Amino acid sequence: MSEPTFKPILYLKENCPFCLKVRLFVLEAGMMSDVVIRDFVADTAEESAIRAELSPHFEKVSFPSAQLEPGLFIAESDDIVAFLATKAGRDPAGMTVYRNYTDGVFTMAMKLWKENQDLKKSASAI
Ligand SMILES: N[C@@H](CCC(=O)N[C@@H](CS)C(=O)NCC(=O)O)C(=O)O
Repeated sequence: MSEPTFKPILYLKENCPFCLKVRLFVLEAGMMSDVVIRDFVADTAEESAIRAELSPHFEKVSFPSAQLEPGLFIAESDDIVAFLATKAGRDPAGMTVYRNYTDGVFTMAMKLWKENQDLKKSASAI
């Protein structure tokens, strides 16, 4: 039986680009009071506690993670946004700040990360 007072719990790591995607969606959709945000900084006792809390629910813990409904754990930023968007009746494609981030800085960061990986790979093969 689902609890009527349950709010989705979002586990967000500071400075994580995928977590910022979820955070921007929540802010722009005006959903801050509809979710519980568990923020943490990398390499802190809080991170260890959150990892211990999440590890029974995932093969590998990653961030963002969320408990969207009681017992329903998800760890994929796009799936978390899609769930929250449906709940709020919002279309992320029509949200200016969210779209600016995902199509701009986020896409560029992913491209640079991949280029960096490829460069490291070819450098180590020399
Ligand atoms: N495809 C995932 C990627 C998430 C991801 O790679 N997150 C990084 C943090 S920026 C992570 O969890 N790394 C492993 C870790 O922190 O243990 C998503 O979109 O949610």
